[in-house]
Amino acid sequence: MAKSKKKAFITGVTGQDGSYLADLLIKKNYEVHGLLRRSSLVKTDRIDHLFNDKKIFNKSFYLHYGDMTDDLSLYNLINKIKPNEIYNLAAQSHVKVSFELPMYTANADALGTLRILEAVKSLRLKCKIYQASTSEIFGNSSNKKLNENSQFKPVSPYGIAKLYSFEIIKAYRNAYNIFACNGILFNHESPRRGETFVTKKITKGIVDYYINKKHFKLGNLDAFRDWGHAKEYVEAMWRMLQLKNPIDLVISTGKSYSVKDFLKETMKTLKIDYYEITKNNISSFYDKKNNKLICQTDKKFERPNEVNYLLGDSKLARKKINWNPKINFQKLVKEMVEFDLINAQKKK
Ligand code: NAP
Ligand code: G4F
Repeated sequence: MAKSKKKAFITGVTGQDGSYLADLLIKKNYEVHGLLRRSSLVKTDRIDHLFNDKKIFNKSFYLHYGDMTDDLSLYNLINKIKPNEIYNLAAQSHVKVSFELPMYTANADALGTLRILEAVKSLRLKCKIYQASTSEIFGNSSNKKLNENSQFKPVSPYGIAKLYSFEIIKAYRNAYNIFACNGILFNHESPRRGETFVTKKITKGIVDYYINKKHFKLGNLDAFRDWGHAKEYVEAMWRMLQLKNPIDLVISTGKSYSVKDFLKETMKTLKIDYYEITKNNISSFYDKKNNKLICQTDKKFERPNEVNYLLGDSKLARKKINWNPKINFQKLVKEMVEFDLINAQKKK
């Protein structure tokens, strides 16, 4: 008798990570169910290749309306799908926006996780749960490498909502013997990254300067992040759910660069020679060839509380799930720039 396919339920399937994870799981012969929230405009760009493939859509890939803030929709869907694995990736994921939408962020990012756990618990499902935790839960706890034992000191409504999720996952795992684990992922980017996150803002902005000679604005250039590639990070999520016992793991590259480093690397990739001037606390980057402004800082893009430095230590992930990222900072920037350049040239 043919073995039935494993079923996965992905919340946040239209996002950067959800879309790469859906690609990966379909390749691994899963039946993939994605949560789609209602919107007045269709926002399925990242999964359109699956949606438009007649061999895949409604055969191994399904979409269902629901929302992380709606208990019933989550309960009913989990009951209907009866997934073997749940990947809870849906979230209001923008740190600066979380200062403007703190209640909504708590509802979707903290209580949303509880809603999933409660559904699995009350349905008595034998199902594994992956929770998209984040390096934001460390906040400004240390300028050293952060691992699973580091202190949590989140400084944003987003980080605090995610810390609730981290703890509630652990509590349900211990209290009810549910296989639930936290992937504490450091920043990860890709051509599919949302346009309001800094890496995409930079690659798109520099490409726009390169083609149309338009300048753009950024906030704090001095923060450091440990940036990896989303495609490699979703592989780690899957590997975590293939373990016999649940465990929380830090997923990171072990290298940290500043926002300014990212900006400089992007200009280098496009061979733009620049010079920098700082006056009245505003940094401006000009093109050496024609003295045109490329990019300037603007306080408007700063946040009320900043996480200054993030650097992860993924030794435990290497040991437990044999996960080792291969795409370095320079390769990541190059891939994002090349993608944005092709898109911009198509629009010209
Ligand atoms: P993303 O691109 O912003 O995607 C977020 C997803 O969540 C989208 O599919 C979005 O739907 C969905 N969503 C938001 N609110 C929802 C709601 N109320 N109900 C249902 N769906 C909702 O984020 P990402 O970069 O892929 O990140 C995936 C997860 O990992 C998030 O939980 C994020 O917080 C976490 N994380 C990300 C990083 C990173 O560096 N990327 C690092 C650590 C942790 P729409 O498409 O409709 O907006
Ligand atoms: O790209 P960002 O908005 O990412 P941030 O805040 O680190 O959060 C991302 O990574 C977290 C993991 O650590 C995830 F949990 C979260 O969901 C998200 O994916 O900002 C990165 C840095 C910050 O220090 C910010 O202040 O870039 C700085 N920055 C400077 N100018 C800017 C800008 N950030 C944004 N979004 N826009 C700017 O113009």
